[in-house]
Amino acid sequence: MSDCLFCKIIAGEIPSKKVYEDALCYAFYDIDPQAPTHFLVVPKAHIPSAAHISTENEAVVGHIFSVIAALAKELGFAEQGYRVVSNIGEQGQQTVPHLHFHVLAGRDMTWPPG
Ligand code: D5M
Repeated sequence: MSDCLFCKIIAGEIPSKKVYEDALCYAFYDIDPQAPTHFLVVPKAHIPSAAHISTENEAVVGHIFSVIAALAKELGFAEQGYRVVSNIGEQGQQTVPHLHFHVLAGRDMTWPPG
């Protein structure tokens, strides 16, 4: 989508601090980190949110979770644990309408989330 912030980041039209990239997904550090390590993993295909996952596009979600598990090992926080979050819609506090998974690590998380 031409007016989507994360599509522009994936296309390199807006700068980002890349963590990882392959044919299906792109990972980059969050501009407003909420933990010592905080990055986002997004599908390259424009999917508005996790509410728009269907049998037609569900494979990319499994791929993203396998990428996250590999990155957790590579970046050294797999042992301590971490959190993966996807906000959906207005009450879910989603601010960018392109599916993304927050990966937060490096501190004790709290529950319930606010
Ligand atoms: O999460 C959207 C997240 O996207 C939020 O944590 C800030 C982050 N963000 C916004 N703009 C940028 C840029 N340009 N680079 C990196 N990170 C960015 P949500 O769950 O939709 O609230």
